[in-house]
Amino acid sequence: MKTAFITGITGQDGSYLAEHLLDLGYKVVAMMRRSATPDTSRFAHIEDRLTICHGDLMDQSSLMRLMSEHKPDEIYNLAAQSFVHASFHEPIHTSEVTGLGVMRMLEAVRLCAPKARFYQASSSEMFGDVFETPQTETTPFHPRSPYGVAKVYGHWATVNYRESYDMFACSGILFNHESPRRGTEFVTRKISDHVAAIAFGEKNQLALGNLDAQRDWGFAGDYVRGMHLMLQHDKADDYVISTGTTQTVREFCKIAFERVGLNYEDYVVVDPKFFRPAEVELLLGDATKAKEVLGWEPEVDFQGLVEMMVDADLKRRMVMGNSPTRGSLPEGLV
Ligand code: NAP
Ligand code: F7E
Repeated sequence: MKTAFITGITGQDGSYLAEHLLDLGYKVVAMMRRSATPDTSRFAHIEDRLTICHGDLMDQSSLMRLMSEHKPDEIYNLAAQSFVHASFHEPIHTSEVTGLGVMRMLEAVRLCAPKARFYQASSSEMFGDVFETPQTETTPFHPRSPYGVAKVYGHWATVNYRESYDMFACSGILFNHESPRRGTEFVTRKISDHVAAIAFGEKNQLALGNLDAQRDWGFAGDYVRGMHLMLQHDKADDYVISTGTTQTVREFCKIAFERVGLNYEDYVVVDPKFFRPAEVELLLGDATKAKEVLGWEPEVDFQGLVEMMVDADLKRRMVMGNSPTRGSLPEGLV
């Protein structure tokens, strides 16, 4: 039985990846950091099948101890301060965790588990002010936030360890991926949660920032399959994972509100406090390499993703015994 080690198990991707690897028959060791208020809700349904351990990307010795103890076959480094907006307020912390944290992981692997295959969670935010559209593995980087800058550091650290020490280290350049388990600070889940709250009469308004930003949004469950496939190939390499379509925040709102029979224009207002000092206006990925070399394909399209997220937020309220007071429930939920 192969052992996989995941950092970032309390996050969105950690839970989907753990599910996928358990289904494939892996022993899954998952790292979380110490918290006064630990939140295990995203993986509670599989917790008894996981080996949970404690460590922190800020603490080199904890990473080395865990690599020596578990000697994993595959390591997925998903942990990060991942919220772009927050990275402008906490740039040093973001650099420490999202940037230097990758180097700490690479050193722990090099010194304590050098035969392991390593996956780094890189990001389309590295493209930032894009040089070309669509973006591929060879598009130059121009990050637009401390988060993007930190991810560029982590990406090149991963490439450098592959080239310097012959380590099997891959960088997955993943475009935005969402799900009902997405944090409510990210725009997609903020919208789906507000749509449900508005339908149930809990809220009357949704305040957003830049409605014209365009993103290539996919489903997290599809994207974690790509991570695993990268580590199964003969050769370590870098891959873009994306849907190849792009939509505005406004379009996301439109479909989300339509799902409950409402018009987004009646509820959405723009609040400049959600603008960023520098914005990434357009992302659109070309995942041809991952499709041809790894055989990866996404299964959920944009409309399906929006509806999945809105439905999940409606259901959360329905199980509490509440009923909607505005609009109408989608057919499948009535
Ligand atoms: P997420 O939900 O924000 O999860 C981040 C995880 O990192 C959480 O488990 C968090 O733990 C953990 N973490 C933060 N600081 C840590 C530290 N110092 N030590 C150990 N763990 C720490 O992010 P996600 O959406 O699942 O994304 C997974 C990874 O992919 C991230 O690296 C992200 O930057 C990257 N990425 C995401 C997307 C996307 O669209 N989702 C796209 C490209 C790349 P706590 O619960 O304790 O905070
Ligand atoms: O913003 C705009 C905002 O915060 C998307 C992370 O997973 O994907 C994510 O980063 C867009 C931006 O995600 C609001 O200005 C408008 O243009 O959902 P987001 P992100 O910044 O794209 C990448 C690939 C990652 O790697 C990151 O870890 O939506 N927007 N109004 C808003 N965004 C938020 N959060 N809130 C608003 O009210």
